[in-house]
Parts: sequence; structure tokens; C-alpha cells
Amino acid sequence: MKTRAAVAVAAGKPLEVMEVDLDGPRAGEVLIEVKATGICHTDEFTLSGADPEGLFPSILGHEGAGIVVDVGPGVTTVQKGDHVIPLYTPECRQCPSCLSRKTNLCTAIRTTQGQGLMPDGTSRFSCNGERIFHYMGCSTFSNFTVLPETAVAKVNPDAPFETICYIGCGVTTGIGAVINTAKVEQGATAVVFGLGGIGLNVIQGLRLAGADMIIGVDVNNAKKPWGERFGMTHFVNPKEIGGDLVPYLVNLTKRGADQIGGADYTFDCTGNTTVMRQALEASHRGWGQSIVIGVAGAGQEIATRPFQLVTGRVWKGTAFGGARGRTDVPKIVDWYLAGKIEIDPMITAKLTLDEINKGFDMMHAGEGIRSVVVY
Ligand code: NAD
Ligand code: AHE
Ligand code: ZN
Repeated sequence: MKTRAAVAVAAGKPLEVMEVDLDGPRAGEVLIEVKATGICHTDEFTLSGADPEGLFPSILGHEGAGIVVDVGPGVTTVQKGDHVIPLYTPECRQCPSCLSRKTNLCTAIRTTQGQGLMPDGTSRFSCNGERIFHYMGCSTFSNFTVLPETAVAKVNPDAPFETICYIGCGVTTGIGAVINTAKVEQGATAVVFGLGGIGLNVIQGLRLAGADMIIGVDVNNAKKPWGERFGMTHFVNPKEIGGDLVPYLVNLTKRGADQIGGADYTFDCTGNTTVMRQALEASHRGWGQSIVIGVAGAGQEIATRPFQLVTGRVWKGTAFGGARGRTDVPKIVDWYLAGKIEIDPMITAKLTLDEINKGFDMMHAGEGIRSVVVY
């Protein structure tokens, strides 16, 4: 079949919207009509050329929602008409990782996914006979896409596509980092670095978990009201404090008899390795946990004095907020429908596919929070 898609033709170039060819679903695969997709900073990261796994030409996008329109042989868990959210972290429930119960990082199809291919080692996308790569197993910047059935979560059909697509990455990553990865307790202190599409969801996760002090750090003052809107109690712009950020935050988090300072939990939502170090060092001696969410480019590394870890700080990372997609994503959609979490205000632009590059421009300009393409 033919489908319209925004194709990443080369690193650093705007996406090109065109008609491409899409082969139907093979065994164990499903064809999805994508109804809406968010634009995550990770799409920008890959498009920029910084992603060591980046492939071109490819169809980016991993934060979508849509309807199953066809299924391949042997598919049993979803059927035509089901409303689904594509999962860049699948949940096969059979691989050693899924069975371990220690991680959400299903390994069943990770190798081919990283090669931009379906599990059988081929691509469903092409244009004029030239292969186009899939991206993160999702390629939601195409109006129609094919995924393995283990990489779709069936969700409540009452939920609007143009908001629940955000659960496909940003919402689940931010809230999951708090609940699944850090396991934040009531009364905790926390610092969130980067108040964008992920950081604001960390903040609403912290509010949900009952954190007392939620400090937001961002170099863009326009993010302050956004943080406050979702539960941030203090805002710090590192450019405006007139000194080093770490001692400033350590001092700010000194409470009562605790004259040591440092937050119980810190979260990097920037992808900046200097910020990751600051986040670790701003966590509390003895028990502070610092969660790396941001992704950093090829060749970039994090560093700290081992003393920071010897003295009890814990450096952790999280992908997709530690969520097991087929199990947890439908629950998060239900939380949204029940009003337990907010999504609508964070969607600050709705675009057509032809306007998709505007979404990247707004991200570069620090304007708004999340842009969504509605097909
Ligand atoms: P975004 O562009 O919406 O937000 C980034 C925010 O960080 C912006 O508000 C920006 O002003 C702020 N910022 C930039 N440099 C800063 C600095 N030095 N100090 C403080 N704030 C700074 O991006 P996003 O969509 O929220 O994504 C954030 C990061 O999370 C990206 O690296 C993205 O690739 C990554 N990510 C990871 C996962 C995962 O599963 N681990 C999932 C989604 C996104
Ligand atoms: N390709 C990058 C890795 C990027 C990365 O870490 N991606 C996250 C999701 S970001 C969503 O916006 C992830 O799921 N990681 C686990 C995995 O298996 O990729 C690189 O640096 O190579
Ligand atoms: Zn993402």
C-alpha cells in the first residue's frame, strides 16, 4: 500500500513529507493507522546525527496512537479495530529479560530494532524501490506503520488519540521514572533538571508520589510557570544564581536538623552530561538517588569522583520509565481518563504532517512543551 510519511533523508536535514510504499504485516505483525504522534527530543537527537544508532533514510517517530487495521498470520493478542499505542520498548513476556522481572528492557527484538528492521531482518518501508529504515520499531511519522504484536499496547477506545499518543513516550517515561525507577516516597525532596516534555511529567509523577519539595532547574525562565502548573515548589535558573549550581541546590535542600543537604532524588531530563554530573552531586550523601533519563550523543560520557558513590549516592538510568508497555500503558491511559494525571495542557501545538518541521523548530526555540502531529 501507499502511505504518507515524513522521511528523515539525511542527518541534520529537515524531514521530507512524501508518499512511500508499505508492505503488509507478516507473521506476528500488525498494521496500524497512526492517528496522532508526539515529537520527542529523542527524534531530534537522532535526526541531528548524534545518535550512534541513527540510520538514514528512515521514518522517525515513536510516540504515537492509532488503530489496528490489519493483522498478520498468528496474531492473537490484538485485532482489527483495536486502539493501540506503539511500544518502542516491547513486552514479549517470554525473553530472559521479561521473565527476570528485574527490567522492562525486553530483549526479544532489540537487535533488529536497532538496525531499523522488523524482527525478520527486513523493512516494510520503501520508496522507488529503495529501502527506508524503521525507527525504534515504531516509525509513527508515517500515517500507516507495521509493528510486531508484542510492541503494541491495547488501550481504552474512549481515549483521544491526539493526547494519549504522549503516553507512548513522554508521559510514561517521566511518571515511570518516579514510580518504577526511583520509587519515590511521600515527603521526599527532589530536583528535576530540564522542564520539557519529560521533566514536567517527572514533576507530575513526584506530585502523585507525594514529594514535599520539588525543585525544577531550567536555563529557560519560560519553563517556570509550566513547572508550577504541575507541582514544582521551587525554580532555579542556573544562569541567574551567581555561583555554582551544586552547592546552591545542596543548601536549598537543607531541612530542619539535616545540615548536610542534597535531594533524596534527582532526575536528569536534559541529555547534557555536565547536568547529569550536577544531578548526581546534588543528591543527598548516604542515600540520594540520581536518575538519568536524558540521552546523550555518540562519544559523550559521564564522570564524577568515585567519592560521590562511595558516600552512598546511587546513579541509575531509566528507559521508558521502567514501564512494561503492554501491562502498564493501558493503566496509564485509564489514569488519564480518570483525571489522575494531566496531559492536555502539555500539548502546546497540533500540527498536520506537512507542518512537522515546525514542531522541530519550536523545540529548538524552546517554545511550548509538546507538539503533536494529528493525521
Ligand atoms: P525537551 O526539549 O522538551 O526539554 C528539554 C529541557 O531541558 C528544556 O526545557 C531545556 O530548556 C532544558 N535544558 C537544556 N539544557 C539545560 C541545562 N543545561 N540545564 C537545565 N535545563 C536545560 O526534551 P524532552 O522531550 O523533555 O527530552 C528530554 C531528554 O530526555 C532528551 O535527552 C530525550 O532524548 C530524553 N528522553 C529519554 C527517554 C528515556 O526513556 N530515557 C524518553 C524520552 C526522552
Ligand atoms: N540509540 C541511542 C539510545 C537512545 C536511548 O537510550 N533510547 C531510550 C529511549 S529514548 C525515548 O525517547 C531507550 O529506550 N533506551 C533503551 C534501548 O534499548 O535503546 C544510543 O545512544 O545508542
Ligand atoms: Zn521519546
